[in-house]
Formats: sequence, structure tokens, C-alpha cells
Amino acid sequence: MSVDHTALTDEQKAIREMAHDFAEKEIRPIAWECDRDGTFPTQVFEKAWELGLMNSHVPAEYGGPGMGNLDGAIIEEEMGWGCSGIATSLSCNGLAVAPITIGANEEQKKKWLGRLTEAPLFASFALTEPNAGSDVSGMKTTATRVGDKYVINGSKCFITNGEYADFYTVFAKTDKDAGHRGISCFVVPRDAGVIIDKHEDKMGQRASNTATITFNDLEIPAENLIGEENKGFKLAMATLDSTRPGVAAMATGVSRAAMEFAIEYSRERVQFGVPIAMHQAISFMIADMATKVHLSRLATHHAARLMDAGIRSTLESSHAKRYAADSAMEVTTDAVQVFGGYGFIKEYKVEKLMRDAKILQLYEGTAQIQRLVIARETLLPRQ
Ligand code: COS
Repeated sequence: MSVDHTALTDEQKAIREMAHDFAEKEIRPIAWECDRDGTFPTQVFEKAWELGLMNSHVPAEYGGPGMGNLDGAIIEEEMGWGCSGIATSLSCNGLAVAPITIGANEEQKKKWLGRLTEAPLFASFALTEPNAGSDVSGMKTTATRVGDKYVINGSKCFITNGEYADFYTVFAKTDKDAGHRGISCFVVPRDAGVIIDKHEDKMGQRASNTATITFNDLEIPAENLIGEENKGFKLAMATLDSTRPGVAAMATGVSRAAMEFAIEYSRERVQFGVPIAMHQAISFMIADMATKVHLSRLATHHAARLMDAGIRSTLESSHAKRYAADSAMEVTTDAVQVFGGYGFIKEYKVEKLMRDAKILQLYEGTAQIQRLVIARETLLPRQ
């Protein structure tokens, strides 16, 4: 399936080719098996790391590929096309270290960003708690300053790559009574005593790892505080502004994959004497899929380009995430419809895509939280 490259540079087209080749040769052949068994394909991540497909965002001065947000979105669409479960784990370092890229000092950047470029390691972003999902400021995890240390207590859930992470960016209350103004961000190394206490068995994206992690009087040096104390909420929000286009890109890849399977099937399947693609009922579904893939990509690239230009993208990131994730759910559901009864059978690939798509409307801010952000930004635009 050809992709519109008109606004991409030659270098970006080359990145896309390389990422697509990787998705086709390394990810697709194992994707359905990993989904069935819930396998975390470590060897694929190691290969992706060697090729610079992981940590694309880490600047060259810290040993990373130093790519822009648009470059990252191009990679992420292809990874999502390959398998969004694998893509989620593969791109998770981007979310985990965004608070460091945005808010850390030079020494911290060298240490933690550098670490990911020296070996194929994982990092995780630990914001969500059992009773604080959309309502970030309701978190209960605490970090108490004791001398030159912070002591952390609490639990974080739905942590992507939680079982495999070498370190975590953890958000915790440093002032319990100050609402969103009492949250701080820390780097917590796994070997400081992070307890991995639950592995989730998920509906979709089963190749990605999702865990609950707990801190019991866990001590970290005070120098692991990222940015200023009690300024962590805005750091979390700025992080999500920067990573939501990545989810949108992945969703675009999922939609594209589902559309391609639907096109292929609708050309082969004959009913009432003609391939079902000849029936308007089906061809219009394919047309809607094509529009959704196209607009998902445009919205994603627009948000990524704004970020590359150093412009705040809160509204555009939420537009992209909301539209592309909802579209992925619709397109994959319609792809199952095109396959008819076969679409409901695990043997047919669209079944996995429909399950995978659901989480795109949930993680990194639900479809409803994106609408809340869009409504606020539209009704009360920032000056
Ligand atoms: N960038 C920078 N600052 C931001 C911001 C952003 N994108 N969004 C909000 N802020 C600031 C506000 O300007 C406000 O600043 P002041 O304290 O100076 O007034 C402060 O942060 C609080 O903002 P707000 O009142 O909007 O906070 P809410 O508690 O209403 O929360 C939502 C806002 C719901 C949007 C936020 O909690 C959210 O994004 N929730 C979803 C979390 C999520 O995506 N979880 C998934 C985890 S990763 S899998």
C-alpha cells in the first residue's frame, strides 16, 4: 500500500523505508504468535535498538539517533503497522524519558539518556495509580525528603515495560495538601528496590508488557529529582503533549494495516457473483477507512511538525491522538465487518487488530480526556 510522501524529505522517506522493512521482516512474522502467547519479543527490541529505531528522540550529544518528532512519528506508524503491541513496548522509552529531556539538568540527561544508548535497556513512565488514572492530581504515592534522600511509598499500575525497565520516571506527591502543585518527578532505578507485583493479562497489544510496581520505603538520592520540587504535574502534562502524537502515529499504522487486509479480502471474496469490493456497501466502507488513515496521518504530522518547530502542541497533540485512536477503533471494527463471520475468527488477522485498537483510546489519556483538553483549549484559548 503506497503512502503519501509528498511532504517528507528524502531522509524521512529513507527512514520510513527502513522502518517499514523492519516491521515487515522482523515484526509481522512473529506478531500473531506473540499476541497468542503474550510473549515479549526481546530479540526484536535488541535488533530495533541496534538500528536506531528505539530511542529515536535521544539527542546525538547523549549518544542517541537525535531524530525529530516527525521522524519519530514516521517510525511509529510503521511499527504500529507491524504490530502495535510490539510498537508500544518499542517506543515506551520515549514516554519514559520525555520528562528527562524536557525538565532534567545536563548531568541527569547525560546519565539517564546516555544509559539507554549504551545498551538495549528499557525505561518506564510511572504516573497512573489504581485510584488516579485520568485524575493525575489524585495520586497517593508520596516522596518524603529525608536528608539527602527521598523516601518513596506507593503503587503505580498499567506500567508499560514495568517488568523489564532498568529505571522509571516516577511521579509522587511531595506536598500531599497542594493538589497538582504538590507533585514531583523522580528517576527511580529498578535496583533501588522496585517491587514488580502484577503482570497484566490483556485483551490486546499482548506482546507489550504491562505491570504494577510498588515502592516500600524505597530510597533514592535527592539528586534524582527531575526539575523543581512540586513542579512535576506540568512536567507530566508537557510529556503527554509530546508523546500523544506518537500514539496517534501508531494508531494510523493500525488503521492502515486493517484497511490493507480489508482491501485484499474484498477483492478476493466473491458474493452475489462479484468480488465484494464491487458492492457499494463495502467500497464505501473502504473509502471511509482511506479517509480516516489519511486524516490521522495529517493530524499526527501536523502536531509533530509544530513540536519540531518548538511550538506548544497541546491542542494539536490531543486532536491527533483523539482522532487517530477513535479512527483505529472504527477502521479495525469495519475491517472485521468486511471479513464477515471470518473476521471474528482468530485465524484471520483483523481480529487481533480490533482488540489491539481498543487500548489506543485508553492509554496516554482516554478519548474523553482528549476531548476535555480540546474543549478547554478551544473554549478558553491560551493567550
Ligand atoms: N502543559 C503545561 N501545563 C499544563 C498543561 C500542559 N499541557 N495542561 C495543564 N497545565 C497546567 C495548567 O495551566 C495549570 O497550571 P496552574 O497551576 O499554573 O494554574 C495546571 O497545569 C493544572 O491544570 P488543570 O487545571 O487543567 O489540571 P486538571 O487537574 O484539570 O487535569 C487533565 C487536566 C485532566 C487534562 C490531566 O490531568 C490529564 O491529562 N489527565 C490524563 C492523564 C493521562 O493521560 N494519563 C495517562 C498516563 S500515561 S499511559
